Amino acid sequence: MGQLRGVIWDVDGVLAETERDGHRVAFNLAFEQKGLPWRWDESYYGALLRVSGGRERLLWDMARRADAPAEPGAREALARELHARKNALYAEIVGDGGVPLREGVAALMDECLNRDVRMAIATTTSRSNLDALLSYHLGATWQGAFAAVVCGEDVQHKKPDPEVYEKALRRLGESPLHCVAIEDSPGGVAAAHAADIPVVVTHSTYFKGATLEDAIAIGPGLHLRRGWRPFVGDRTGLAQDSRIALDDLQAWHERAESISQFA
Ligand code: XBP
Repeated sequence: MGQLRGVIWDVDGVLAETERDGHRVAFNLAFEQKGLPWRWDESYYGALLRVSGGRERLLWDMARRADAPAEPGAREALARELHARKNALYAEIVGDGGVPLREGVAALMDECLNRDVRMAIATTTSRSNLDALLSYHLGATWQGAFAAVVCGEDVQHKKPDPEVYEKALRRLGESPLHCVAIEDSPGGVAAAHAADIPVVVTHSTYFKGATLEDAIAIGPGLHLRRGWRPFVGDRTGLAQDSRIALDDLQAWHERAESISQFA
């Protein structure tokens, strides 16, 4: 694999805990505004996350509801309307500071920028949602920090399909083996893996218990060195209760390379 040249970020669950306190809340507000009695509680929303894409998630749920429109065209139209409304509400929640970045994310991004490790975003969320989140946290010029940004509108097939990662790689102009993807969900890990990109997993609220076999490292979040597999040593001089550094990503990347040579 060699030198680590690119870090490819997933968004929902990795940059921020957007799902429980952002998208889910916005979906429920959209239902309320439309006069629908539907509400997605935290636990049911966790089950719904098996479906990638907010509009697709709505359609999946409607297919199981007796009170949803029976006619496919009407159901599709309602899903589009609710999804657009949800995204506008999500932007308001995020724009009010309702969804903080996860700890350790901004520091690792700064390190990438300072050390010329190029960054990309590979998400199947809508571009407007990403823009709302990163404009709030990184400022209006956030796109300048990323060499490639691929969103839900840019792909035919959402995760776990590898298309979003393949596009990000093409735009980065890098080989997958010189990159690391940071993911939280089984679908995201499968997508990156299918694109041959080594994956680091940061557990998120909804996917804490998920079995994620294909990761080169897996841990509680970028904010903490304790609790990662493989173990994160003190090579960087950082204490166990401090954050994951770019050198840790590089070390996992090298370790995975040496293991794959003997596999
Ligand atoms: C996240 C998703 C999205 C978000 C909601 O995927 O599946 O559907 O939950 O966003 P990823 P939209 O892991 O690729 O970030 O409503 O815009 O789909």
